[in-house]
Amino acid sequence: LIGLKERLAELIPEKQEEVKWVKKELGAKVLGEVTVDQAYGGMRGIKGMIWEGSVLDADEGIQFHGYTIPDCQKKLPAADGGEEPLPEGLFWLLVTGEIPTKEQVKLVSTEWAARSALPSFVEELIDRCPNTLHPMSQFALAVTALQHESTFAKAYAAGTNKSKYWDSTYEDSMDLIAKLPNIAGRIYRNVFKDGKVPTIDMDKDYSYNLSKLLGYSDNKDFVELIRLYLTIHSDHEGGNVSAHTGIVSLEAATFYVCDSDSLFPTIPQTHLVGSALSDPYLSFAAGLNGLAGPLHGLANQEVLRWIIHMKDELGSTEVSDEQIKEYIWKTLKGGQVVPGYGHAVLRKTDPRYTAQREFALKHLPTDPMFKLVSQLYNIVPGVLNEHGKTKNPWPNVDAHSGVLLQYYGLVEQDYYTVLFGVSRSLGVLAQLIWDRALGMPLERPKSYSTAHIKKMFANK
Ligand code: NMX
Ligand code: MLT
Repeated sequence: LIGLKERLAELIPEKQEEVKWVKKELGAKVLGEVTVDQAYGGMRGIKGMIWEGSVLDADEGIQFHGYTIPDCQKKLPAADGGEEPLPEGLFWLLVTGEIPTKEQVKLVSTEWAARSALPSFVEELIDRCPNTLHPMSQFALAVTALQHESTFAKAYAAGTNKSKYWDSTYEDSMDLIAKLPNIAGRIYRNVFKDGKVPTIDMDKDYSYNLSKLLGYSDNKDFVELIRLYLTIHSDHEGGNVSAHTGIVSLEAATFYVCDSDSLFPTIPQTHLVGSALSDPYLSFAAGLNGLAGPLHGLANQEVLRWIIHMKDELGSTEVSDEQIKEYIWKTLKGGQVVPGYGHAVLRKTDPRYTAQREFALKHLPTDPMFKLVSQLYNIVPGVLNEHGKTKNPWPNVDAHSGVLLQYYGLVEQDYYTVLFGVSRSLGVLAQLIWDRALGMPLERPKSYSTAHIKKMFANK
C-alpha cells in the first residue's frame, strides 16, 4: 500500500519535467492583456497565476484536477455507513491528481490523528484569549504560534538544499492540518461552552474528530455534513483572497497595460506570503486573516445574521415574497451587500450551494430556516438584477452553510468562518507543497501610481 508522501515523491520528478517543458515550449505565449480598469478593479480577470489543484469555470464551478463536486461525491471514498466524501480523499486528490483507495484514505486519517496534539503553550495561548476576541483572530493567532514547530523553518536555518524544500513543507502541512481540529475545537469550547475539550479518537476520521471536539459527533448526520463541508470549501483555484494572500504562485505570464505592449511589458514570476519562503504556518495564518473579511469567508457568518435579523424584523419565518423583497431593497438602499450572493468569477449558482441544498433536501426538508433560504433563492437574484449592479446575482457557497449548521445546534454564527478555514487549509497547503517542489519564485507584481498612469498615456 503506497502512502501519500511516497506517491508524491514519485510524482515530483515527472511534474518538474512537465513544467520545464511547458516553460520552454509555451513560455513566450501571451495569456492576456491588462487594462487600466483591471489595475483599478481588483485585478479581476487577469490571467497570471498557476494553481495546480483546482480550476474555476464561471458556469460550471470548481473542478479539482478535473473532478466536479458531484464527481467527488461519487468517486472519493466515504466513511463506513456514510455517503459523503471524506476530506482526506480530497486532500489526496489535490496533492496527487489521483483518486485514492479507501485504504489510502484510512492512512491519511490515521496519520492526521497521530499528529494532532498541540504544544501546551499554544493551548495556553488560546485559553488566555478573551471570549470577546473573534474566533477567527484566535484561530490565526494559534496557527502563527504553531510556527514554533516548523520543520521547514528549521531546515532552512540549517542550510537545506532548495531541492529538498518540498519535504519539510509536506511535513509542516501534514502537522498543521492535523492540529487544526484541536485548535478549532478549543476555540469553540472556550468561547461558547465550558472550556472542556475532549480528546481525539485515534481510530476515527478527521471530520468525526472535529465534530467530537465541537461536541456534535453523536449525530451521524452532523458528521456527514462536516465531511461534505470540509470537502467542498477546500479549494477555489488560486485567485481568491485566502489562497492568494497565503500561498500563491504566479508564473511566466506576460502582461501588457492597455495594449501598450511596447511600453510596459512585465513578466511577473511571483508568489505571496509563501513565496517569501515563509513557512506553512505563517503562510496559512496570513490566508486566514484574509478569509476573515466579510466579502470573503466571513460572509457565512453575515448570511445567517442577515436572515435572523430579517426573521426578527418581520416577526416570523412565515413571510411573504413581498416582505422579503422589501427587506432586500432596504439592505441595498442602505449601501450594503446582500451576503451570500454574487461572485468575482462565478456567473451561475455555485455548485457548492447546490450540494448543500441537496443535503438539506435530504436531511432537513421541513426546517423553517431552510425554507427561508429556499425562498430567498427564488427572490434575491431577481432583485439584484433589477438593482442592476451585480455581475452575478446567484448564490455562492456562504448562502447555505450556516442554515445547515444551525439545524444541528451549532448556532454560533461568529464561529462559522473557522470551519471554512479548517477546510481551506487542504487546498492552499496542497498548493504550497507543489510551489516548493516546483521551485516557484518570489511573487512581486508591478504597480503604478495614478500620476504615472496619466503620464504613461498622456500623448495617446
Ligand atoms: N449585494 C449587493 N451588491 C453587490 C453584490 C451583492 N451580493 N454583489 C456585488 N454587488 C455590487 C458590488 O458591491 C459592486 O458595487 P459597486 O460598483 O458599487 O462597487 C457591483 O455590484 C459590481 O460587483 P461585481 O463585479 O458583481 O462583484 P465583485 O467581483 O466586485 O465582488 C463579491 C464579488 C463576492 C465580493 C460580491 O459579489 C459581494 O460583495 N457579495 C456579497 C458578499 C459575499 O457573499 N461574499 C462571499 C463570496 C464567497 N466567498 O466565500 O468568498
Ligand atoms: C472562495 O471559495 O474562495 C470564494 O468563493 C471566493 C472566490 O473564489 O473568489
